[in-house]
Amino acid sequence: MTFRISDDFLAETNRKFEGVLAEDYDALSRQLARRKIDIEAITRAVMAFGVAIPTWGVGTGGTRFARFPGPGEPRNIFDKLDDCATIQQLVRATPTISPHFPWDAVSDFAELREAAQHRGLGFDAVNSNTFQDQAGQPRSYKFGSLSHVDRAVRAQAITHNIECIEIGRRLGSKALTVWVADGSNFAGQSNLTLALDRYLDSMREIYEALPADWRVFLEHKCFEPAFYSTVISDWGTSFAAALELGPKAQCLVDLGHHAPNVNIEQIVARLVRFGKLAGFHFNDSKYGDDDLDTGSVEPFRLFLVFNELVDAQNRQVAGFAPAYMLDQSHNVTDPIESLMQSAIELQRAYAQALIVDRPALAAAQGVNDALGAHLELKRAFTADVSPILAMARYRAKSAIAPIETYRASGYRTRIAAERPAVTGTSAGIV
Ligand code: RM4
Ligand code: RM4
Ligand code: MN
Ligand code: MN
Repeated sequence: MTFRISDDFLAETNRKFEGVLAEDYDALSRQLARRKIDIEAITRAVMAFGVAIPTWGVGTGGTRFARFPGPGEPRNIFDKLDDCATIQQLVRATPTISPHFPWDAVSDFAELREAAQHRGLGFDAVNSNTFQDQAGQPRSYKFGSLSHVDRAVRAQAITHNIECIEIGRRLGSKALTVWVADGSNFAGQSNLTLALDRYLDSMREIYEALPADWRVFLEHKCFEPAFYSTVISDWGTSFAAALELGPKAQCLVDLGHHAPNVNIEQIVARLVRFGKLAGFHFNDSKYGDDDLDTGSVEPFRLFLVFNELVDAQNRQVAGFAPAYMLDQSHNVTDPIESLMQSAIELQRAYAQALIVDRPALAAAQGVNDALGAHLELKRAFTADVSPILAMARYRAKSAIAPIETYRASGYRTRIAAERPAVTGTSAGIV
């Protein structure tokens, strides 16, 4: 019998925080009312916000040097579902999961779909994996996959992606995310033009296999594991590829996949403008694809991304429906805690973006009042919207204080007893 945090325990823990929450929410409501903002509208919007949990995020991650597993790690996709359900129970901001294949492969996908449904979870984009070789696989991806010089390797990678679409159909997903590790480590190793041509040819075949109501998300990344050149290195390449492929192809923005100091919020605005924003892999970064917790390094940048999203939402941009997904590697924290906090940080950035006084911002922009415009954003960014987030959870019968509740529940210790530790060490993200 799998341990679950009981609703009674949740309600009992909430009781400790109810009084303080009511006071803080009331104070914030009065503060916002002075600025003509209806706190209830913001709370409702926060309650409607959802981000997908990456199934690979509930296990402990690692670096290329080592992985230090934690207690009670999920052993398979069903354990992962249990952890994801616990996250959703405590934050009510993570109603879907984004699976990765073949990591999450099972023999019966109808059973998997049902198991997720039973835990109140749905499926967001499915991820293919042509950056590793699997046991028994006839061809190696050591020198690439969709852009490989050998047609047979490309064919194998194409087939895998089409299989992922088929799996996704059975799970109720509506999108495929394709991230390829293809690139080169030496100048001269690869023909930069022909490698992209081969990628596009392969992607065309995958695109053809998409059901009518599906999208394919192209994920770019500037470097790693290839260090000299990467085939889909930046949003420009991703955008050009999406344009060539057709309307179902869009560009996925992983916050850690850009060169340092790149203006990511501007990229988001550009992609929105051209109808090519697929969605996000949220995480945070100091140097590269660090996969640190969302909002833990550059919360202002995260807010600025949401500022663009709210702007697009307000303008009712046609077809604007970005997929929100997390993509993190938790090496030194309990993954459940990190994922809960990350979902909350996204809601925070969203709520802050919602309270920007947009008419005042536009007025300042219109008269070239640079500082005045900036201060409008800063006013929203520096507001502590925590009571809104806590109230949204409370009203959804979730935890006012998710981390405290989780720790007090003993969930990790209880499931660790149910899930014998995997022995041996390994490096890599999973
Ligand atoms: C580190 C560092 C050390 C080496 C390890 C394996 O990045 O360069 O010198 O011992 O790698
Ligand atoms: C990559 C990229 C992909 C993810 C893999 C595991 O760096 O972010 O989205 O599927 O990691
Ligand atoms: Mn990613
Ligand atoms: Mn990444």
